[in-house]
Amino acid sequence: SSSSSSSSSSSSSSSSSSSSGGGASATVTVPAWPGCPAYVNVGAASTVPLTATHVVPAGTTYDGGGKRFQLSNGGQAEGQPPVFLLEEGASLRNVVIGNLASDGVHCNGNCSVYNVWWEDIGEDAATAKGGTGTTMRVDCGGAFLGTDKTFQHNGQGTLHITRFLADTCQSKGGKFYRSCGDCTVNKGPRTVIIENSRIHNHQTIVGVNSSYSNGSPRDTATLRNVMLLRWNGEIEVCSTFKGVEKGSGSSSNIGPEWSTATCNVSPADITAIDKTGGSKKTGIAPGNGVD
Ligand code: ADA
Ligand code: CA
Ligand code: CA
Repeated sequence: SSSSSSSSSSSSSSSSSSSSGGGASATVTVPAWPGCPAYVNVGAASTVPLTATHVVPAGTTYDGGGKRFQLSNGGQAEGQPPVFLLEEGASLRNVVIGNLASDGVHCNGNCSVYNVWWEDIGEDAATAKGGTGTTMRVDCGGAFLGTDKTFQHNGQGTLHITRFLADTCQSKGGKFYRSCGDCTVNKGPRTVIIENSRIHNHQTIVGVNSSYSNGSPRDTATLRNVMLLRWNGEIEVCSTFKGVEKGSGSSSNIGPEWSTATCNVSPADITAIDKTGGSKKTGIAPGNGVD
């Protein structure tokens, strides 16, 4: 998302370099989740400059062999092409996406994303676009240097994230997950499940629509064993919104919820570590986690 590469001051570092092969900017600040493959910062010889979106056809698996893939841009402009487009039933494995990350990974139905590392998120890292009843699975890997959102959910169905790492490496990051606030024909139900993951320096972990202006079914977020590093003590774990149709204004924020029909998460599901020891700790019970 950004051209600069700042490294986190507080996490252990499995790899961090300001510049490497293919012009990519690799800043991976936390080691892979236990049991997951490690991130490897490959050099120019293993960097693949794509000239168009790499489409993974329906029902097939593409294994990138740990290479770094570059497409274009990587800034905050909407409407960029994805680096990888997964058709119905496709799987993407063992891929590094460099700083020319455009709109990341798009999933058009059921799909699987395993051991994919975003070194520097583009507009966003991945978008779930499948319809009702589909599941996009993301297991292992990580995403770094996001400016706004990491995962974007524009279809319906489920986005299930396990053993994932994320760090914006900024004091005030954006949202780790957002159910679309204002898509064309914006409707639920959307389900997000995040388990066994470490999400650092995000202001909001999940933003979900607890209602839609068109009356469609609300979203559900479930979080279990999620570890946070939070800036200045302030964070919203599950933040609720009203979803609207494209062109009908912006999605209004309703506020954080715990243990509701929309937000299936309690403070016991979250381990929060304060980075700066700030005084505001809205939403997370004092003493929960390492303060
Ligand atoms: C923004 C925009 C949405 C959608 C989304 C995306 O949130 O408001 O309509 O385009 O980006 O898919 O990146
Ligand atoms: Ca966007
Ligand atoms: Ca996007």
